[in-house]
Amino acid sequence: MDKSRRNFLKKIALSYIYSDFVFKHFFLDKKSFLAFAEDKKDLEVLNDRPLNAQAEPHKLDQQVTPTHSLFVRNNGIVPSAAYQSDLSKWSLSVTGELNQEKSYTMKDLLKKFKLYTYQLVLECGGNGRAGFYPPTPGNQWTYGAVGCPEWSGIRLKDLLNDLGLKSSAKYIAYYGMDIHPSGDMKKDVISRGFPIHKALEDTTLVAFKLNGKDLPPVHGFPARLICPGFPASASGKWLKKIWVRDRVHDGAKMTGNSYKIPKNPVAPGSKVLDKDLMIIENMPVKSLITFPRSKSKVAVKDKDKFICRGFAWSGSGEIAKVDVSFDFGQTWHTAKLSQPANPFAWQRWEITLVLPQQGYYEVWSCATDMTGKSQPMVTPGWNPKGYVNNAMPRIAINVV
Ligand SMILES: Nc1nc2c(c(=O)[nH]1)N[C@H]1C(S)=C(S)[C@@H](COP(=O)(O)O)O[C@H]1N2
Ligand SMILES: [Mo]
Repeated sequence: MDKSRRNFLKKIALSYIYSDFVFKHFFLDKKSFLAFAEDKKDLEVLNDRPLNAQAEPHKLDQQVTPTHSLFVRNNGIVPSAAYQSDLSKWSLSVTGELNQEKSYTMKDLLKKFKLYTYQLVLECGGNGRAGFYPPTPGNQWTYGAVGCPEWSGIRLKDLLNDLGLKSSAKYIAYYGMDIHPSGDMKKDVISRGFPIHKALEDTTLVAFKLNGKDLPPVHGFPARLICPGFPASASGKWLKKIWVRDRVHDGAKMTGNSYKIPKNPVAPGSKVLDKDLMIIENMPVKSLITFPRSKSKVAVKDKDKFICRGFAWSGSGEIAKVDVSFDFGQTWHTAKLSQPANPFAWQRWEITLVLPQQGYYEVWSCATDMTGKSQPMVTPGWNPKGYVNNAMPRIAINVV
């Protein structure tokens, strides 16, 4: 049994021992907890209150990320399953800078609007946080707080156009049904948003399905926003309300230093005042090595046909190229790159390398996007909360 699985099972066992505690603070009902345990056994749990779990890179080797390998990032408690058996209790209200405000039932939404399915990257703004020095607080994500599953839903722009956007519409705000870790039902867990131009993109969705099935409880059943290219904190789960605002939203975790980076670069470890921070929008260009698994052994006879692959994506458009090095960046080799299935889908890269001799190698991958930006060799841009680390990923390989 590998370490992550053992770790996961340990957490599950502990959860049973403290079950009352867990069901009150982690999931509200036993059913969703058990459903989760069954589905997510592949993930490495970083925190279980609230629940945060990531996949190891080699578990992300499929073009369409399977649900059981998709990371989970909860700021609060998964809302009660009460409405899960009875969707008539759920509605989505859409208010604010619109010609008309309205509350939609699931039936209304499905009847009125066309359903689209896209492969869309979802990546936590804090993915890669473990690479910062001095360390920054929060979940110490390494590579796995990202995935590119298939999401199905309606276009947010169709919904907004149905109600008519006023010229004063500047920003979208979401409200979810999850519960604040303190248990205070009046507090919002997280209420963020994005500018109206992002809301009007074809791939910004109110999603109901993940990989062809109803959203699982942990991923936001019955509806969530998917705002690809932005930090995943913009993709509000357990959606109950959308508020179109005439200014930048100021909800929970939208103000202060959450999901923000310094306007001007700062030295590692600096204190930065809130007024000197800005909201993260497009996520940086990035890649992942999904095959082989780090620390794999390669037989000497296979050293001339060493296959390596992964994915590349960027919040600022398509990937232009991916280069791979096995000698600490002294020489680079350009990988084969596939077209994206649609905007904001990650792109497969693959390369066959000739490794010169027996011994130890570190393989790095470096993606460049259409804007000409590529990945730095070292962790860039230290920031107080450890966001947007897009340093090149690396794996270790032994030719034996
Ligand atoms: N309502 C709500 N939406 C939320 C969150 C949350 O805690 N509550 N977490 C956000 C963050 S920080 C991330 S990274 C993504 C994670 O989505 P996932 O758990 O489906 O991977 O959801 C976002 N949407
Ligand atoms: Mo996140």
